[in-house]
Order: sequence, then C-alpha cells, then structure tokens
Amino acid sequence: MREGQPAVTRRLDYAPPAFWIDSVELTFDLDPAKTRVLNRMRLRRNPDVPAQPLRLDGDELNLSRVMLAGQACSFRMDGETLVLENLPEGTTPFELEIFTTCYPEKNSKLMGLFMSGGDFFTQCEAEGFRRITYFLDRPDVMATYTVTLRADKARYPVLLSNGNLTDAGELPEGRHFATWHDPHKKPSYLFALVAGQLVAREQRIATRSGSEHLLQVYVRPGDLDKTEHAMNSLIHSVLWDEARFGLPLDLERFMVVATSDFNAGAMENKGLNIFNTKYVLAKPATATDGDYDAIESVIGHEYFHNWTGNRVTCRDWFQLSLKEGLTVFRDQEFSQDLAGTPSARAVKRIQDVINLRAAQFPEDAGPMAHPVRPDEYLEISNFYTTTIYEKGAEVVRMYQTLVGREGFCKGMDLYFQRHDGQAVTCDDFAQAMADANPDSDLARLLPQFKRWYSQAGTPVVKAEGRYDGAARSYTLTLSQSCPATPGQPQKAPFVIPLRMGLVGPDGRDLPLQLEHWQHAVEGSHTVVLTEAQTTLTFISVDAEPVPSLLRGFSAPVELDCDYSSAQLLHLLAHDSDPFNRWEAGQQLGLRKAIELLAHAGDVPTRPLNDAYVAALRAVLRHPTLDAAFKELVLTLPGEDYIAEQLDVVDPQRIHAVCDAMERQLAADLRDDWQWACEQNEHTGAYTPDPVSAGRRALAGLALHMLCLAARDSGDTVWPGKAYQRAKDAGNMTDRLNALSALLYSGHELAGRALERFYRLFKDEPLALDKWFSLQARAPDRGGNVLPQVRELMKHPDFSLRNPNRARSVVFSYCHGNPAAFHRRDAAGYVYWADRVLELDTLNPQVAARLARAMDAWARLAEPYRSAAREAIARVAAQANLSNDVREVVTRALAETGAPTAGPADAEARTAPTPDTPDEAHP
Ligand code: B3K
Ligand code: ZN
Repeated sequence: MREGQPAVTRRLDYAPPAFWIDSVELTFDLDPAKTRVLNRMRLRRNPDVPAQPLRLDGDELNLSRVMLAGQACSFRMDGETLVLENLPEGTTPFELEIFTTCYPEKNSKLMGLFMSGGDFFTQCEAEGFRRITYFLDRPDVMATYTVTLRADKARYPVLLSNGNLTDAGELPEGRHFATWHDPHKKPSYLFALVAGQLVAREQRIATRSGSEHLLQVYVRPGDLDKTEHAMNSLIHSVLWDEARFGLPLDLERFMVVATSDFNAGAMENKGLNIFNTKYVLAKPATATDGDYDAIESVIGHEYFHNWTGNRVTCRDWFQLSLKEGLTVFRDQEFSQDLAGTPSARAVKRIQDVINLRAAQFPEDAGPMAHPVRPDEYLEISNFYTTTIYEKGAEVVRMYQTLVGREGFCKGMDLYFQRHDGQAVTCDDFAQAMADANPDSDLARLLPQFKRWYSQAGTPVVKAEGRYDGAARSYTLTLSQSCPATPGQPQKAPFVIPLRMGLVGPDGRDLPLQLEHWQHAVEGSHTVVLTEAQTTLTFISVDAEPVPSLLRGFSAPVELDCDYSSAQLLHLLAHDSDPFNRWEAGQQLGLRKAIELLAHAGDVPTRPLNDAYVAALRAVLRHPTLDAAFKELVLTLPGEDYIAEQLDVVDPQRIHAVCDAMERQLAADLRDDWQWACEQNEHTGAYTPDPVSAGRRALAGLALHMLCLAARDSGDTVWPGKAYQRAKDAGNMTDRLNALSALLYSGHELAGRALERFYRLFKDEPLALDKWFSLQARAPDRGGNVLPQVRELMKHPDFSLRNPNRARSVVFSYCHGNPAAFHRRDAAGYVYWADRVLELDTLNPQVAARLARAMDAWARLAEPYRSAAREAIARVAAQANLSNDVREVVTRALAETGAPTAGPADAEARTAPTPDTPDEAHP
C-alpha cells in the first residue's frame, strides 16, 4: 500500500474468516510477459461468523472476469481488494471462477510469480499468493490444491507444483502441460510452482516405517555436480525427524529446487521447497565449510517445517514463531545430533549463541524490538526477524530444559495429536507442552513462562556470590531485570532456567547441595528463577568456589556477574561446561575492550596482560581440546557484541581497540600460531565433517594471525604462503581463508590474489559473491572502502536486482563493516540512504533489511549520531516509500537514545568491576 495512511495490523483484532475455501483448481498459462491464471474455488460461508461480503486479497493483479456458478457475477474493488456481495446465503458450498493476469518478468519484488534465469518460480509467504490470484490470503484458510501448468515445452521442459503429478501431456504449438494434486490441505502461503530448464539429482529412500519416497534436488543444468551435499542433508533430515520425533515423511515425492534470485534463504512450500542456490549448491572447490554447514541446517529447517509449520500451521502471522522458533530449535538440534561428539555439539551451540548475541540482542535493544509474539505490524515481512527465529528457538529450548528431552517429545506428540491439520497459536503449543508434563515446573509456571512471548527485551541476570568459610556455605544472590523496550516500559519477572555448577580450586565441579536438600548432586543443576530476586545457599562447600552460571546458555539472557579476572581465568582453564569455558575467555576479552574504550587518548599498542595471553596460549596448545573449540576461544569478541555493551558507541574506536588486541595476540603467540597452522593446514581429501572443518578453521585463524604479525614484523614468509594457498588450495575454505588473511593484513599480494580469484570463479555466482563481499568488508585504510564499494557496484557482474549480489556488496559494507561505514564525513550514511531508496523501488523487502543497518543510530557518538539521523530522516521524507521501509525508518526515528557524548565518556552498560592490583588482568 503506497497511498493514504498505512494500516497497522493488530494481533488482538484477529477475527476468523467469513468464508472457508475447501478446494482450489488453478490453471496457469505461463508466459514471462503475461501469465494467465484461472482460479476455480469452492467456498462456503463460515457459520460461526455473521454474514458479510467476501473480500479477496489481491496485489498488482489484472482482473479479467469473475464467474459465480458459471455465470458472470458483479463485484467491486476496494483498493486492491476484490469484494463480492451477492453470494448465496447459507452454508452450501458454491463455485467461484476468477480469471486474472500477472507479469512475472516485471516482478522485481520476487514475491508472487517471478522469473529467475529465464525460469518461473514463486514465493508466497507471507502475502505473495495474492500477487498470483485473488484469494483469502491468510494462513488459517486451508484448501486442497489442484494445479495445471501450461507452457512452451522446449523453453520450460520441467513443470512442478506441490504434491503428486497426476497428469501430463502435449498441447498444440509446441506447448505441454502437467497437473499436480496436493492431497494435504494447506494455506496459500505454502503454494508453489516452478517451470523451466532444470535437472534433478534423484534418490529413492525407504524410511523406518518401510514407506518409499522419491527425493529430488532440481538445479540448472551446469550445477548438478554441486547437489550431493544437499541430497545427503535431505536424507539425514528425513531419517532424523523420524528417529528423534517420530515424524515421518508424508509425501511420495519431496522436491527441492534452487534459484539464484531469492529474497530469503529458502521456503518450505509443501513437497516443493524452493531454495536460494546459496543453501543448495556446494562442491569443495566453490563452497566453504560454513556453506556446507548452512546447507545442512537450512535443508533440515525447511524439511522439518513439513510438520512444524505445514501439518500444523499458524492461525495468523503474529504466531510466526510458533513455526519458526520451533523449527530453528529443531534444525539446531539436528545439526548438533549430526555433529556427534560432545565437543562438536558444544561448538555448534557456541556458534548459535554468537549469532544470537550479534544479531538478536541488538534487535531487542533497538527500535525494532518486539516480543516473540508481536502485537502489531505495518508490514509482516519486517517480522521475519532474529527475535522470531533465534530468540523463538531459545524459548523452545527452555521448554526442553524445563521438562527434559523425553518430556519435550511427549509435548510434541500431544501437540500433533491435538492440532494436526489445524492453524493454531503459540498458546496451543505451550499448553500441549504443559499438559504432556503435568508435574513439571513448566506446568506449574505456565502463565509466567509465557511472558517470554509477550515481553520484548533481553533480561539481565545479576549474580553475586559470597563464600562463608566458617559455615562452609556459599550464597548466591540472583536478581533479574529487563530493560524497557518500545511500548513496554515495565517488565514482570521471567521464568529463567539457569543451569549452574560450582567449580572448586582444583578445577573440578563441587557437589551441589542446597540447604533444604537431603543429598548433594554431582556436576550441574538447573535453578528455575521466577522472582525479581532469588537467594540460594549451598552447604557443605569445602573451599571457595567459582560459580559457573548459565551453563550451555540455558536462557536467552545477559549474565552480569562480578567475576574477578582470576576467576574468569580459572573457568577458562577448567570449566567442565565447554560453553562456559569459552564464555570465560570471551568475558575476559570483552572486559578488556570495555576498559580500553572507557579511556580517552590513544589505544595502547600492547593492551593485553600476560596472564590472559598465557591462558589463550594454553588453550591453543592444549593436547586434547578440539581444533574447532580452540578456534572459537582464540577469536576475540566481535565489534557488534562489544558495541552492544555500550551506551555510547564509537565504531571507529571499537575497531581500533579490537585491532590493537588482535595485533598483540598475533605477535605474542606467533610461534604458537605457526605451530597451530602447521599442525592443521593439511586436512587431506576434503570432507565437511566437524573435525576436519575445525582444523581448517584453526589453521585459517592462525594464518590470519601470522599475516597480521608479518605486517608489523616485515616477515614475508607467511604472506607468501598465504598467497600460494589462495592460489592453489584444494578447497574453498582454505583458499578463502588465505585470501582474506592477505586482504585483512593489508598485504600487497592481496590485489594479485583477488584478481586470480576472480578469473577462476567468474562463472560461479556464489563464489563471486564471496569475492565481492570480502572486498566490501575489508579493513578501512584511509577511507578507501567506500570508493571501492562504489567501484564494485560498477563491475559488470554487479546487479542490485539480484538479492545475493546486493547483499554481498551493499549489505557487507553497511551491515558488516562498521569501521568503514561509520565515517566522520557521513559519506557511508549518504550511500546507505541512496541504496535504500534505490532498492525500495525494486524490492522493498531487501530495501527494508538494508534500512535496518541504522537501527542503533541513537547510541552512536557524535558526529555519527546527528549525521545518521539526518540520513534516516531523508529516507523517511521520501514520498511513496513501501510499507516495509516506512515501518523501519519510522521506528528508528522514534528512538531518542542516550544523551550525546564523546568517546571519552563511553560507558559500559554493565560496567566491569575494577580488578584489585594483585589480580590477573586480561
Ligand atoms: N518460511 C520462510 C521464510 C519466508 C520469508 C518471507 N518473507 C523460510 C523459513 O523460515 O523456513
Ligand atoms: Zn522457517
């Protein structure tokens, strides 16, 4: 909607539909310039709703004809809505026929029916089906679909839609047709069609229950050699969902199709998943370990939606996390189960938490903060957020923590028993979990637990411990609070499962015995916090322990504990919980960064103290820890995560602090990096398994550090090796790590290595995206990145219309390179505003994502803050903005943020407690 006042949709305004649609027959005459769509529906009035006209959603459609029971029928338009008033009374079903046309080749929004590489694809979630035909385009209207596709046979030999192929044949003039019938009722957002020149990797599988299925992965003809991993991931997904949750594949045929023009990562259309090529195509030469992992988890994610999303769907879009949070949780569990060893599982958990903190915590602290179940939206596409997905997954994980793995499976069983085939709410899921576990803390605390769905913001748990040697007791005081968020100044206490242990002086877990307990327990215990403040007293504690809190990141909260550096070093050396062991190292790094940021003046060249460096060396040289875990511990906290801890953010200074810390680590551990690189650089024939991927990651970090150290020492050996590696590596992970080590250390060989890379991969779009992205994320040297980004946009391989390419350049710069983007001359912001406006005319969803690069503007230090506000205001002043961008910039401008202050006043939101002089300092 671009005219008049944009309409806000509110959760509490939900009303059931006035009509049901039982079945739909769609016939498409596919033509890029003008596709004709005949829609024959059987509808009936909903007897539970007072009689009213039928209002069918539409968007940019060209209406030719409406027929009721075979007769022309009167209608009127209310904006884009088709209104039919003279329909039969009573609840007898009637047939409506609507004939429309649409223009796929003009569809740059990539919602509805669009072209990609000359082939037809669709994207209907959330509200794209209304761009294909007039419909009750809402998830609680579920119908049976029969779809006939007609098209030129030579140009579009493959014709696909949901369900089973029931008929196919020739038509006059070189055309052909295919008819598909989907036996499962579904909401319109799960409809899909694909037509084009595609080839498939096929695999027949038999599941545990003995049923047979055909799995297909469709790609463009040259890409078949990059589909093996996607197929393997799909097979693993089918087997895992059956084994872990007893959920079988309910279709004879399950198809995955890849397109290179896609707004999202993938889409779970029933039986016909459509994927961004990024999450399908991989071979060792073109895809990194990270790509292999992402393919496995996105293939899993979309497949798991078949039950959590498709069989049981959402009543309305406010319930989005019902399917997304649950399905992210399931894909995270799938990846952990596939990773196998406890260490590999912990690595996956740590990576998930890094992502949550880098993206969701800032979202919860910014203008777009919203509860896991939002209360209102202007544009639903803006609410496919990390809060709905990743925080939603943490909420689901807390159910499992509270009721146990078995209890969680029981809850899932009951959820499907009650709701299979229905469109339901987050309350229904919560109730099933509680009812299946009537004696659990969850059942007792359900109304309070559900605050996780209604209150936005990241809660803070403050912990204070006191050891009483005489009484042999340890008292832990835990207080929770939650910052105000837009529209929610006050928060009530959450239910917070806090997994914890007490680490003794020898590094082992002490037995845990709360004062009212008869016996002690070994290892960890989960405390369930429900009050603003809770005091726990542990007895029979023989020596002063170091508390290890929030083990495994048992709740999506920030922990504020006044650890001394010595205590953190103790946890880093010994914690039996790998997550907290890693976390202790991160907290040491974070404190040091915050301490440096609190002081004005030049950043010291050697900011880290010996004990911290020695502790990191000990991890790096550790004889039994896995390489993947070492790589995570040795990676300093990210600039975004550090910024998140501050009330006033100076991105340049944060970068300078991180740079100084990293350079010292590079220099002080030079011999150790060399050792680590040599130990891990040869991983043999490529397989994406966690052990060899971990070794490549550690070798990559070591090479990065060695090139960084070479910059200061003048050494040419390691940059030379990096160049060779960028040239000859047998897989993309090693090649890209080497190229990035050269580029990030600013070595003169970087230019040549980049040129070579381009020549090698100019015909591989996904590899080329990496080439673009690497340059847009490069360290800023004298303001050179922005001009470089502008140059990249002139490159013949650049196109703003292709979302992957736009993301690889524009997003990499605006979202992924804070020190280059936040320029004192505001040129980064001018560039951002220009691109948001330009993209908005092409693809509002992509534009709105870019618009969010300015979410944290109100906490910026001057001169960034005023310049950022001005740029946002310039976008907001544009007439005819899409609802997508309008919502993001309006919310941003409503922020007031912290009082303006220079970098010298930078203050930590959770200020570190100054260490006593005799304690170790990081
Ligand atoms: N459900 C889709 C998301 C579609 C995005 C719509 N703007 C992918 C997923 O979460 O599985
Ligand atoms: Zn999803």
